[in-house]
Amino acid sequence: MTSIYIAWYTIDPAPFDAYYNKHLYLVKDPNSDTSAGNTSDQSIIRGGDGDNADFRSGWAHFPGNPADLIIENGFSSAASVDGLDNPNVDTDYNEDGNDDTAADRHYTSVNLAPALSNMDFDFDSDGTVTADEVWAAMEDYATSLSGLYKYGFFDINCQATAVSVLSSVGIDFGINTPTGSSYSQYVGRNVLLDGAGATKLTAFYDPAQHWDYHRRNGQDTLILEHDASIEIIDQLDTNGHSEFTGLTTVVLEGWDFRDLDVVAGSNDDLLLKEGSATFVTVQDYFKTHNDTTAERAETIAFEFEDKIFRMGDDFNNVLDSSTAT
Ligand SMILES: [Ca+2]
Ligand SMILES: [Ca+2]
Ligand SMILES: [Ca+2]
Ligand SMILES: [Ca+2]
Repeated sequence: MTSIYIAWYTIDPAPFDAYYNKHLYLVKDPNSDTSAGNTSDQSIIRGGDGDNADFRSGWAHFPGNPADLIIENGFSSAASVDGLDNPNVDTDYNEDGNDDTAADRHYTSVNLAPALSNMDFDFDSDGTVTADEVWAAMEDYATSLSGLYKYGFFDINCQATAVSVLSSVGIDFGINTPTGSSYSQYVGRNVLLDGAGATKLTAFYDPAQHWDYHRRNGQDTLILEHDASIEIIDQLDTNGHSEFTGLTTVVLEGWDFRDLDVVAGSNDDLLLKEGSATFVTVQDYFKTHNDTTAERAETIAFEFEDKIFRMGDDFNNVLDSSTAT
């Protein structure tokens, strides 16, 4: 029976301090046997710096001049940089003189319950969602991240990749933090990466959490749990204008339409506030919106239980009028 694990190892030498030293990735094992000699059946999802793929040999691209964020979307254990069976790498990442084991990599079983109950992932329409189907959805999401991002040490990194892939199947990294580490040790714990095309991610509530959401394109859904807060960040072109085209629908779980105000903030930001507290910031919203025709394609909608509140222009966008109120 298939299990999915979240795993980490120490980046060596650790850059700066211990809060940035964990490489995070995801593993599927089809028979849940992760003992030595039984790992070649595994596959791996991970993100990494394109010019420093194993994360263990310095930080040539920080600060500035970043390489691409390279995605492995379900590579085999023999092919992945993180595979325990890759003949082309020395897998002794913890440098104890022996090939690393699953335990050395802190494999921790992910609680798949939220995904197993979501029929969106019942790809074979047999009425049940299996762990393999959840993994397939995770691989699809990882694939949709390929080629979209430059690696960023503090935000668009391996951790953000794993956190985003989990979020894409409705799983909260905050309650699936792997053994031997704590949530606050992951600098990328609060970063969501939008994939190409239509995507659906959840920003989970945590009292210490403020999310950054990097959006790219598509008719996207961003579920914001009650009292979670988020900053929506567009890729900017060389003129400082948004490259985003599409519609982001922010689904405000548990908020009443009357609770929140849509206001213009400083720096051309669009804000969604409850009293003095800001829950959604759309960076540079007004600046980009008023620029070229193409940029008027940028839109955002706020969806409450009984109301959709939409900002932006119709240009080049498709909105299902049956859902507009
Ligand atoms: Ca196995
Ligand atoms: Ca070792
Ligand atoms: Ca199924
Ligand atoms: Ca998208």
